[in-house]
Amino acid sequence: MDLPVVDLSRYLEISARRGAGALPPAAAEVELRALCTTVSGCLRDSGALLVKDPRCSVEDNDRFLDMMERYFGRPEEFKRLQARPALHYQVGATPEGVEVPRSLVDEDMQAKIKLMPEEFQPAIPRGPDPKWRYMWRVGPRPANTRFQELNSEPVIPEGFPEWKETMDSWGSKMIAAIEVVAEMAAIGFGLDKDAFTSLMKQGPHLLAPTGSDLQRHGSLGTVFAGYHYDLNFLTIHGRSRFPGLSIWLRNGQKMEVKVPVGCLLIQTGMQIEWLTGGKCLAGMHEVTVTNRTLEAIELAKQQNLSIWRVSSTLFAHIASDAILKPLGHFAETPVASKYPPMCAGDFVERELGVINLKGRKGYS
Ligand SMILES: O=C(O)CCC(=O)C(=O)O
Ligand SMILES: [Fe+2]
Repeated sequence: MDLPVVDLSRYLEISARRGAGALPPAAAEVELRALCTTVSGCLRDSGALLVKDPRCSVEDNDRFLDMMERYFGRPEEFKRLQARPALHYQVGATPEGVEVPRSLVDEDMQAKIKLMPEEFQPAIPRGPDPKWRYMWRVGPRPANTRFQELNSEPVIPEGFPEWKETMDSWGSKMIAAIEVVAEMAAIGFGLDKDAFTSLMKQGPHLLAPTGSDLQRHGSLGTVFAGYHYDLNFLTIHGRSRFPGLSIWLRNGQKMEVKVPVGCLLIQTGMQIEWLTGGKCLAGMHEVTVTNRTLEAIELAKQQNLSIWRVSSTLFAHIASDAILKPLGHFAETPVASKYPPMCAGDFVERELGVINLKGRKGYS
């Protein structure tokens, strides 16, 4: 089974015509509803969705990946200059061996893993993830908030004059894609169109690409990101040049994700689970070296290309001061009481406490 690809162009076109006051013909309206139902249904059943957004081109993705490959390929001493451990790595570089996957520390999760059929069990991480990461905030921040971030200036590595523009432009394009998906999902779930997007305004969105050195950690089965869920609202990734991401569907099946060229991958995080009263669960996933990763490594070596695996992960968040609670009819789900109202910022801090990274805002 492959995930369906939803082309966002039609939704954008129909919305633009509506915005211009030209009401679409009934057929277009029916088509739009069907697309929205595909989006919400896929997020509910798979915790993931592939989309094509005409505003996010292959060239944009490549420009970003090229720059990040060049960055992660620099020596460790250089990259450590961009690490801010005193700021809990909330901006700049996070060296490999720092991030801890939830499955390593969460005993409930470990117990659940043991109950899974063997063929679908995730790889058991033995320690922290061997991947680097870079944290870059995207979009406007609130002037007044109960969750003032530490006084953290963005970090720009020396020798990368194109850094800010590349990060901001790719980051804001991916947020624009997420906003459309969030609107479509809201419509598909029978909520107001802006039920999610109104809560995302001024959220602490983070462009947080990972970098994994396949030269040193390229053997079959190596775990780059141990089994976990993301604590944010929705996560979006551009296509990585090296596969390796597996997701767990709602029915418990494990599936290796194939992202076609030009597509973006969306995953559900814990905040959408909260807002939908558990209708849409946070998608579990892991990143490991698989046979397909090995094939891509071989090909890259033959062509003398970088063998750093870069992900263009962006964590889209609900605004820290907004309240997380099951929205509209989701307040009536049988398990809605598992999701009591709480500030998104408090929720993020609580989650970070569990995984020992309190103070760090973007960890997933
Ligand atoms: O490296 C990736 O492809 C994604 C890693 C991941 O799941 C995360 O950063 O939360
Ligand atoms: Fe993740």
